[in-house]
Amino acid sequence: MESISELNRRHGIPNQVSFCQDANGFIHVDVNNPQASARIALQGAQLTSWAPKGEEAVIWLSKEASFLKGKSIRGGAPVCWPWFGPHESQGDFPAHGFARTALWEISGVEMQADGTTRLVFRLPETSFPTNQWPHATTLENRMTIGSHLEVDLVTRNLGSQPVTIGQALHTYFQVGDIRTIRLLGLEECVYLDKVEGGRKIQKGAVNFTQETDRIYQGAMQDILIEDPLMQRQIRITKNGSASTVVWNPWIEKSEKLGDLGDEGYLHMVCVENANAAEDRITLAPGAEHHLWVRYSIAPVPR
Ligand code: TA6
Repeated sequence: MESISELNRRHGIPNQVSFCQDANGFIHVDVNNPQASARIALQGAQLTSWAPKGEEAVIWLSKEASFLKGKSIRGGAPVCWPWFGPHESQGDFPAHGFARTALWEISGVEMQADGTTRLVFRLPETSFPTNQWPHATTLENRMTIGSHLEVDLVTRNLGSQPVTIGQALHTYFQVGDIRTIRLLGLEECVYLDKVEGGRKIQKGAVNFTQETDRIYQGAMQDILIEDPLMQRQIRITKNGSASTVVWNPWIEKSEKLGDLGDEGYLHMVCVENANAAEDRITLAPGAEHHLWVRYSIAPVPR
């Protein structure tokens, strides 16, 4: 792994992009451009902070998040790949795949003409555990940081056989109070209810009164997180994702998880662009798939 000074020499941009290492040896990329600030951990190429200038942080990070090598970070935008949830047959394989706890490399940083910063991370072949994933695939996480945030998760199949992957951008959004927000854009969608079981149809806006863990299927339109307390809407526009996962652990599950902090669940909601369950994708040899999303902020209409 390159040293911090080497990373800053090769990829740093004065007053805009810099690399630092914390006491646990975690390497972070800090972005500060005229439109926004952000932080990304090299482990998992995981965005852990994003705030457009003049806005409260849009991405939630637990106050109890532990930055320990090989351990998942509670919050931010974890990359779940090449499976979502528990592995279908190997109980000892990590939940949500190995990409989010693996060490990635940064392969490109550039200031864009529109004032945004583009960063490209790649998962090096050495980070693929062949016992868990004996396939010739590559994975890139391409981010554009500005007053909006774009993420493009690119999978390539370099092998001679088709390969099936499950994936998600498991993003935690900061909200004023989970009990007062609404999600718009999932109306009439079928979802798998992982708390109460079964398939249901979403009637009206999604609101939160208990543990909520759902995989919506076929939701292609934009989703709005309407937050009256923070007086804003977060718009989620996506492409290449047939599933949308909505999750809040609520009180009891939060206590079991132990790393959301006191009442942390009140201030987060996960809306995840995914290809999960029946929506997993099969890539033909030589094929490429893009899981793309854009987050943007608008004031709540009065
Ligand atoms: O995306 C929702 C979910 O699959 C929940 O079932 C819960 O397990 C959550 O992800 C968090 O998983 P993690 O492994 O990050 O604790």
